[in-house]
Amino acid sequence: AQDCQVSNIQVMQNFDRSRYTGRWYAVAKKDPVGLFLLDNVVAQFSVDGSGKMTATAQGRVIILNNWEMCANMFGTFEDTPDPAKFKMRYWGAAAYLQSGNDDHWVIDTDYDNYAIHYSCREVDLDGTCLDGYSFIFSRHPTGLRPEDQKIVTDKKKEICFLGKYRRVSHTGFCESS
Ligand code: DAO
Repeated sequence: AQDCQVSNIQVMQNFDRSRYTGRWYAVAKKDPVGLFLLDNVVAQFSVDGSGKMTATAQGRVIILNNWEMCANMFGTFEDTPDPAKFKMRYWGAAAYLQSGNDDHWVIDTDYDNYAIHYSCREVDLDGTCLDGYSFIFSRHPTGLRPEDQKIVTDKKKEICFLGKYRRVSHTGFCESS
């Protein structure tokens, strides 16, 4: 059942933030308008002493039209009544990097292999998403396991982003800079 209404999108049931902690490799991404993180995207989630979720992320970006660099980003997450839906405030280690406040929803995860993230930045008048982005994360830098691919494809369809993803490559760019 997918009517593409943002308000009807199903998220992870009983999301457990502590099992979500640690390193996740972005293996695919649906870009928003004015994309920022290009590839080599790795996110590291943590839960602090008071139970709040935080994250750091790295990724290759191009700033000022032509300058390629590895961006170091930070995010803090505000809880909402749904345990899988957060508000994420994010900013960069350098002032010229992007910052903002986005929805951050966990659509599905098995915690050990794959995760599907979703963020709609702008909801259209008809209730569908006009501008959004999504990361497919894997615990494995090599990509998704074959047995997780169908689950991920089904979820891409449910969030109405099927066919809008590109592969995110990992070339080691952010390990050397
Ligand atoms: O890459 O086009 C884009 C949008 C992504 C913006 C968010 C980047 C910063 C995330 C930091 C915390 C990690 C999940």
